[in-house]
Amino acid sequence: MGFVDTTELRARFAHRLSVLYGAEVPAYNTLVEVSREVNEQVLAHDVADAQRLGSIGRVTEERHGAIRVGTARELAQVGQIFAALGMHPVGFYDLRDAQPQPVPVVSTAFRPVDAGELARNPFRVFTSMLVTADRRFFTADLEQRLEGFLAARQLFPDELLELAARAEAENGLSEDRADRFLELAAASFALSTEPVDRAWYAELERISSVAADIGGVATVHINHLTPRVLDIDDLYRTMQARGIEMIDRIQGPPRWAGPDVLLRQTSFRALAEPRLFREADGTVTPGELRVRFGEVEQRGIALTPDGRRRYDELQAEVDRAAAGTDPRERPGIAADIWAAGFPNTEADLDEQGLGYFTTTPTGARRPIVYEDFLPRSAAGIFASNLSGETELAAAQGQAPRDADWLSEAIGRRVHDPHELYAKQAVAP
Ligand code: OOG
Ligand code: NI
Repeated sequence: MGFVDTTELRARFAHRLSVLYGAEVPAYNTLVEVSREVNEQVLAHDVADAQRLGSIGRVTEERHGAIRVGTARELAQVGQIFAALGMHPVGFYDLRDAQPQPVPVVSTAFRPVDAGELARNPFRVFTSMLVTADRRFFTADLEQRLEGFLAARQLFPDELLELAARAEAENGLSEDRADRFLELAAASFALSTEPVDRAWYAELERISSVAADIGGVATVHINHLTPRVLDIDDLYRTMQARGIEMIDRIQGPPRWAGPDVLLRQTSFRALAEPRLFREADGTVTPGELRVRFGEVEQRGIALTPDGRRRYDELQAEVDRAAAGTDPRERPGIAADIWAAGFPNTEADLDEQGLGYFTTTPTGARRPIVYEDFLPRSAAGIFASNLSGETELAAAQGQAPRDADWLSEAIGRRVHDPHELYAKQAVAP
């Protein structure tokens, strides 16, 4: 009987989710197809340069998913399932006072944390948790009803959680247990065919469509699955040419002449998916919901805290300069501001201590790829796919949350991304 180790479990899980999501959201398959074409072109142009931030094997398989849960208990269970796959919570994101739209969640990303595992398969899942205690969104009465609803549901069967605990303890599973584990895990993230209670969903949707997507239904589902592309501008044009409506811009650093840093992302709009609804009189009627979308990303070099500060300053400067101008001017404005304010070469980025680099055995400097997310881009991705506006009530009872709080909730330490990059930078 064969043994499936943690790394292989993760690769198989990512693959299964990809098959599942492609069956549920066929436009995702188009995105993957176009990503592959774009990557082949970039590769044909310059094989070595194209692979400076990851081998083409890694990049072709690379995906991130996004899920949203309701409670600390659910988040801890998610943590157990991902631990079985060698994925650990990294980073704390608070999207509750995000611009352009607040979202009533705090988030982390589950991902591998060491360089070898990232190279083998970097699968990661951006995981958000509802903050029902935040009075800016939920009244005490609604919090109570929401908590009641969430407490009554079970997202993951016990058998799955037991297999996950075994996989974590034994660094893998026997072939037949692995199959069962993967089947149960993937099924837990499929879109449910259970009717949605129309009135309850609508009540939550008036506050935030993310709140409704999480607390208005009895199951969790994958919200999007994102492939990695080597030229996101090319991909954006190609998708539009294929008639797929993209959001109005690429989030993150602009296209410019200097090094690629951090993360650039864009998405196509949430598609209407058929769902069943239970009406107040008990009848079930067909309807649709728009919550799931397609996203793609290009990854660049990880920035040190100083580099990150520079990034935030430049983005704020671009916002100021672009305010009131035609949106089509923004890319040009951004490229100029970056050319003046950011190191124009990798060597300068390294020398000025703004990016993470490591030294290869031959003494060359090699950039370290950014493995995480950007709160502002995440907020933009959420917002571009939200229906309705979320208005904050008076700023009282904000329910403070931070990485320590989240570690407690998950029952696992949330890693600091900078510590991980710094470690990678000194490792031989
Ligand atoms: C997560 C949005 C954030 C990203 O790539 O920044 C995200 C969500 O929509 O649940 O996935
Ligand atoms: Ni995403």
